[in-house]
Amino acid sequence: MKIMVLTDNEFIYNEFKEIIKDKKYNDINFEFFFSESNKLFKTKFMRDDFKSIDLKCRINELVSNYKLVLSLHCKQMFPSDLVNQIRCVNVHPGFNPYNRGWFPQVFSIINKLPTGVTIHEMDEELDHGNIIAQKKVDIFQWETAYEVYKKIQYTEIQLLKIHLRDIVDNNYKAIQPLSEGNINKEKDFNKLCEINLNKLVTFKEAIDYLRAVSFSGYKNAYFYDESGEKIFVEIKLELEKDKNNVKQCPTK
Ligand code: 0FX
Repeated sequence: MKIMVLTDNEFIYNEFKEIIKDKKYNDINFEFFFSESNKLFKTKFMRDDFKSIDLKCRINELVSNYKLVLSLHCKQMFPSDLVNQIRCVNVHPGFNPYNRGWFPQVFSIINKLPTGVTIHEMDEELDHGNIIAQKKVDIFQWETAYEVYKKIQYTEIQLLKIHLRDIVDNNYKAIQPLSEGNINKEKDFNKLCEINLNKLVTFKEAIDYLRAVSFSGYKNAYFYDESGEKIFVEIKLELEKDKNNVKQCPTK
């Protein structure tokens, strides 16, 4: 059986390759692609067994070639013509139907809706189809979006390890989400990053906001000072670990 795997995420690509080394996948031919728009992957990975693809230009070919398309963090929207003709399954870094769309954990830190991982059948709407498997991920007060995302990625791999063979065999009962939930787009994240210095909030709200937009390696939240300089902001949180291990200050 031939299965198409579409991913723009290096960690998930590498972990997925490990999962399918198991002999229970010997009968499956997984073929790997990344998005045409993914310039980094083009320079880093472009080769015969990992190629770029623009889905909307290849629908007929994909429909006749594959029984299943797996989306493991993909930068392109799946065209309706594709999801309506072939089984497409998405591994989404959020707990559907809450905070569907852009960077779910960022919004969950602020609005307190659940976050986690959802594996679902794809339909025409974003992060919307029937749910095959899902798992919540806890968010602790000392975590930024970065730490939560790392846990989400780990959970994605755990869920794939458990459910991949059944997904391949179409051996599951997918369940309709309880509601439409809510959705955040890229523009909502961009808006979130603009700090309004005059907004009145509690310290808790301010800390929650800052940890939501703090992600190692990215400059997200910013404001402008009086001279028009743009200033980026992030927060560092540190959990006091083992209190018994803390060195005591010498007493005089
Ligand atoms: O793999 P992924 O989580 O994103 C991919 C696709 O690029 C994305 O379009 C799709 N919606 C998603 C399901 O799969 O990697 P990422 O690097 O785009 O984002 C990972 C995290 O990085 C995100 O949760 C928050 C953080 N981030 C990312 C960007 C681009 C930021 O904090 N700021 C940013 O500007």
